[in-house]
Amino acid sequence: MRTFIAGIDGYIGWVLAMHLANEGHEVGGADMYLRREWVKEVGSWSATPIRPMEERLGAFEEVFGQKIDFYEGDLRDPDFVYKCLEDFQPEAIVHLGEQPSAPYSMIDLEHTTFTQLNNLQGTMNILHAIREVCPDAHLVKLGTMGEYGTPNVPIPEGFFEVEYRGRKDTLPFPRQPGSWYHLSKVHDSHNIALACKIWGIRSTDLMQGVVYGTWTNETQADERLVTRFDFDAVFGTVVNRFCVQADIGYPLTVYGKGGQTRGYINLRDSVRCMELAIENPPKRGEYRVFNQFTETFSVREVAENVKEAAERIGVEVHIEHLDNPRVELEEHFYEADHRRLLDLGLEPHSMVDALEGMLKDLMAYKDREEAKEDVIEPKVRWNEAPERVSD
Ligand code: USQ
Repeated sequence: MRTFIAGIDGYIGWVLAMHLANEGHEVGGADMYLRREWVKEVGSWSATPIRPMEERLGAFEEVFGQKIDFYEGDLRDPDFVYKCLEDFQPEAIVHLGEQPSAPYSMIDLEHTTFTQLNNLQGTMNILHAIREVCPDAHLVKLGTMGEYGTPNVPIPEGFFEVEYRGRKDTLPFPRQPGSWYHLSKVHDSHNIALACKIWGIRSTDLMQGVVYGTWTNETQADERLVTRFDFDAVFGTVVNRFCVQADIGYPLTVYGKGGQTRGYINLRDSVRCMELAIENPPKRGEYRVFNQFTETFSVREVAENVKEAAERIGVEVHIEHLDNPRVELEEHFYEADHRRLLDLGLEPHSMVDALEGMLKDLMAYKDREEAKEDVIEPKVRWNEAPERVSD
C-alpha cells in the first residue's frame, strides 16, 4: 500500500512511517519541522536526542533496507500539498500534521488564531487535493477524544441514535471541547464529514486519547531512530511529563484534584491502530469514527501508577497538587466506547506494564535534563488574559 504521512517528523509520525515501511508499505511523508520550532519557542527541547530528518532517513535505510520518500514543505501551501499527492499517488493518507497542544492554543490571541488557521488550512488543502488528485485514497485523520469533552453520559464512537419529539435518527455525538486546539479538531471533523458526503471521499477520523511511550520496535534497532519526547508544560502530555518528573526528582504535577479522567494509549498501540485503519478502509463516501484509546484513568491514578513504577526501580516520588492552570472539570463521569479498533484486531498494551521501561529509557538521557524544572512548571493560565501588546 502506498501511504503518505503528513507530519512525518512528529512524535507519532516518525514511528508510524518506520513501522509501515518495515511492514511493506511504500511510505512517503511531508513536514517542515514546525513542531521542533514550537517546542523551541516555549523554551524546551525533546528529552530524547532526535536527529535531523536526513539522518533519520539514512539510518532507517541503513538498518531496515527501506527508503522513505520525504517532502519538505508547508501543508498550508496548496501547491505543495497538490504536488506531494500528484508525485506520490497515495492510496492512504495519514494526516498528523497539526499544532497538537491545547496549552499552546491558549497562550494568547496570536496562538489561538495560528492553531485554528494552521490546522484547518492544512486539512482543507488535503481534502481538496484528494478530491482532484487521488479521489479513491483513504484519509486517516488524527482527531482527539477531547472533541467530545466530558459529558455526563457515555460517549459512543462518533454517532448515536437519538429519539426526539417522536422521531429517530443517527446523529453525530455532540462535541464540547475545552480548548481552542481541541475545537480546531472539531472543525476539521465537520469539514471532513462534508467532504465525504459531497465528494465521495473515504475517511477515518481517529478520536485519540492521551498518548504515552518512549519506543516502538523500530526505534529499538538504532539510537538514531529514536522519536521525540516532550516533557514541558506546553507540549508534554501528562504520562510522559510524569515520567520525566519522576526521573529528575521533581514532584509530579497533578493539576487540581486530579479527578480529570481521560482515555490513554501506548505509542505502539497508536501506530498499530493507524495500521489497522489503513488496512481496513471504509467504502467511498463513508466518514467513520474510531475512538482510539485503550484504558481510562484519572490524573491521580496516572500519578499513582508512575509513583509505584518508580518505586519498584528504587526511585522515590512525591505527588503535588497544583492550582489547575486549565479550565476543566476535576471530578466527573467518564465512560467512552472503544470497540471498533479492538474488533479489527488491536491487542492493547497496559500503562502499568509500560511505565518501568519508560522510566529506565529516560534515565539514559538524564544528561539532557539540565534546567528541565524551568519548563516543567505550567505558565499558561486558561482563564487569565495575557497582556496584549499591539504594534
Ligand atoms: N495534567 C496534569 N498535570 C500535568 C499535565 C496535564 O494534571 O502536568 C492533566 C490536564 O489538566 C488534563 C490531563 O492531564 O486534565 C491531560 O492533559 P494532557 O496535557 O496530557 O492532554 P491534553 O491537553 O488533553 O492533550 C493531549 C495532546 C493532544 C491530544 C489529547 C487527547 O496534547 O494532542 O489531542 O491529549 S485527549 O486528552 O483525549 O483530548
